[in-house]
Amino acid sequence: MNTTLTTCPYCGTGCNFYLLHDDIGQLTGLEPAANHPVTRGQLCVKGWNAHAFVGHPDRLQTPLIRKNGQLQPTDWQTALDLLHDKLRTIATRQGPDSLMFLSSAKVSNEENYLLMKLARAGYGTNNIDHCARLCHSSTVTGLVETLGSGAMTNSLSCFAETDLIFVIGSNTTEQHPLIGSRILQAVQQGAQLIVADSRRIRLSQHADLHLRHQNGSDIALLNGMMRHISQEGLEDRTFITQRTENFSALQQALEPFTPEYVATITGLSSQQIMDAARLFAEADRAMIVYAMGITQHSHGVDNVRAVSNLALLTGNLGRPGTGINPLRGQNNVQGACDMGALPDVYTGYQRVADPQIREKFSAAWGVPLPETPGQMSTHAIEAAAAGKLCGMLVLGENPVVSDANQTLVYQAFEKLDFLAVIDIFMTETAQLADLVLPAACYAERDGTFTSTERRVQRGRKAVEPPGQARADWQIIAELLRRCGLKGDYTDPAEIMNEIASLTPSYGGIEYSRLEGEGLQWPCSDNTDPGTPILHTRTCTRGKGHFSPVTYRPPQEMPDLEFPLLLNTGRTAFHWHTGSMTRRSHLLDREERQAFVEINPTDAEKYQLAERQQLKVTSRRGSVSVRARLTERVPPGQVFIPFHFAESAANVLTNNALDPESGIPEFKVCAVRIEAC
Ligand SMILES: Nc1nc2c(c(=O)[nH]1)N[C@H]1C(S)=C(S)[C@@H](COP(=O)(O)OP(=O)(O)OC[C@H]3O[C@@H](n4cnc5c(=O)[nH]c(N)nc54)[C@H](O)[C@@H]3O)O[C@H]1N2
Ligand SMILES: Nc1nc2c(c(=O)[nH]1)N[C@H]1C(S)=C(S)[C@@H](COP(=O)(O)OP(=O)(O)OC[C@H]3O[C@@H](n4cnc5c(=O)[nH]c(N)nc54)[C@H](O)[C@@H]3O)O[C@H]1N2
Ligand code: SF4
Ligand SMILES: [Mo]
Repeated sequence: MNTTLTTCPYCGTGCNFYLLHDDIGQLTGLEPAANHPVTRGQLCVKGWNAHAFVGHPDRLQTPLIRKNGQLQPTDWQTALDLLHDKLRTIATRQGPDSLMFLSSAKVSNEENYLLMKLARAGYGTNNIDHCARLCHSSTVTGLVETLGSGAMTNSLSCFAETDLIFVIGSNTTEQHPLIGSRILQAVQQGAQLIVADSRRIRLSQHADLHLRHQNGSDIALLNGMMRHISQEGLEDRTFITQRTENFSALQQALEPFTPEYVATITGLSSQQIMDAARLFAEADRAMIVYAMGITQHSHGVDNVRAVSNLALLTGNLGRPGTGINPLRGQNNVQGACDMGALPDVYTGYQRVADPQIREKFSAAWGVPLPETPGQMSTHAIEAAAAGKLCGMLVLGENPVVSDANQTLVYQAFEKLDFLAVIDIFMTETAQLADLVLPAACYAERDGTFTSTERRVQRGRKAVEPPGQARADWQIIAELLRRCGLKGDYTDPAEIMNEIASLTPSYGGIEYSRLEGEGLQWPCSDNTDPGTPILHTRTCTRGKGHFSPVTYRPPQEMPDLEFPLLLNTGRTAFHWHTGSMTRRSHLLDREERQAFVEINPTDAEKYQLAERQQLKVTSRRGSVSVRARLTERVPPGQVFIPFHFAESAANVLTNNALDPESGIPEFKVCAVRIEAC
């Protein structure tokens, strides 16, 4: 049996395991890495099953071109020539900005870098984005403003050194299971735990305080906590004076948020708000952990600002066991952002709008570069639906199932003149494409991935891709070559050297240094050991900036016609649009079809029974799902995971966007339920 050490392709925790493979090139299983600092000999259920989809018979094996309405096999040369020709023709005739490129948090840093180079240098547009738009775009915007960096400030090892963990809008044990275990271990060793989530998640059972506040009311809750902390004199005066700015503006903005007023918005008691404030402020070292419950709102950026204000007010930054810790979701979503698969920045968040930066990239790549920042993916969908976009290349994403308001997304894709998809399976999005290219998956190619704690790690090739499938970097390199740019990279290590030469925070990242535990950026040169904790002496931007915010409700709240609040998210067993986990038989066995969590009191009110097939309707559409009666959700709220394409939660969700980050309001819309 052969073994190959690699990084888990699922979540941003960044576990490592050994893929086991036989002499005829088939994966037979895997084993967790015992000495790895994150894995420590353990994996979650998805990790243990990460080999299962790799050899699935549904894997795409040949390029496909649409002829007479049908996708038909073709050869690589024809497919790549056609793809280049279509993109080039659209760029010439309709202008480069009538193209959109979607990159992927499932592909490597090197691949994200090459795709953003292709969009910018090859076809002349900054229209490149990826699923971070649907995920932590609010974090990137919010924390860059307050701290100067949008990444998780601390490291996973900090959970062993903290006094209190405040988990707000993260279902950590199911969505980042090995981080969830660390939180439970910390609690066992005496750390206190506050959970703010309307659902009764596993962590809430271990919490000292579980705040089941109204979805979308986090700003009121956080402002109320901060006001009470100030009233009680529990803020960190020294930290505020030495390390922050704009404190008086914060104080003014907090004034209206009395415990009584906050109670009316959140549905909590005034006492709970004061208890949470005191508990949090009295801890010497407190970590804030958050995820989609904070970011996926039409006020997502303001939510992030409020979280940041709380950490700054109490001096919980720049020390072990503290910090603002947005848990990044996909295995390489941190890396896809770091690599500039975003419309306004090149690698390492270097701004497209800055002429000096633009000149640096232009000189390195040997072509002039577009000046205006590009379009966000959510705006691109709106533009396409309005007939204002002509061509799109989607690499490793499935927006038909993952974007808000599916009807709009279908309209958008139908109106495009040309759609190409590069994936490992025939997804719902690929089914609409004019051209589909088969990619190698994580186990079939080399590359690096950057985890939530900014740890850059190796992914290693264990087996050959199926049929004619090729590594994404090889596919993109072919297009770069056709654009007259450098396309003859021998391997991903060479691409990483190019990235390091252009990116200060990755300056010291090179393959020979990644063999052991990887490196945490910023890592400026090849003597730099990397950075486990950010903002230790000063913040990346200098002073920590208080950005006061005020409460505004979600865009669509329940009313007489649609009386229930719909919350959407995930389960432990499935991954997003299900392309991989629904093809992993042990995971599929656990959760085979869509369900809606309903509180038993609501079930009684609407006369619904356990396992009954129900029709759930919002202003945008209807889906059929099975009832699951549970106290997990409070009365008045229902929860549907978005994994199941045949009853897609995103038929229902509202594409109301945060005006700054462009993230949709996935966590709140109004629905009604009836028996089918
Ligand atoms: N098994 C599995 N793991 C995953 C994924 C997966 O698909 N499956 N996806 C990965 C990705 S990309 C991501 S981004 C992460 C997401 O990880 P999480 O954000 O932890 O997951 P979600 O289920 O989207 O939502 C988390 C919680 O937010 C709560 N919530 C909803 N609205 C609000 C609100 O207004 N305020 C507060 N405070 N809480 C609210 C929900 O009740 C839910 O319990 O998971 C990653 N890990
Ligand atoms: N209602 C609702 N909707 C949501 C959310 C929510 O909480 N609620 N969360 C949002 C969030 S946080 C996220 S991150 C998005 C995720 O949205 P997506 O990124 O669209 O979802 P995935 O299913 O992860 O899509 C990844 C795709 O990459 C393919 N793939 C895997 N490996 C490779 C590879 O090596 N190469 C190539 N080329 N392709 C590969 C997979 O087959 C799959 O089709 O969904 C968002 N949508
Ligand atoms: S916690 Fe995340 S990275 Fe670790 S094994 Fe599970 S899915 Fe993979
Ligand atoms: Mo995500």
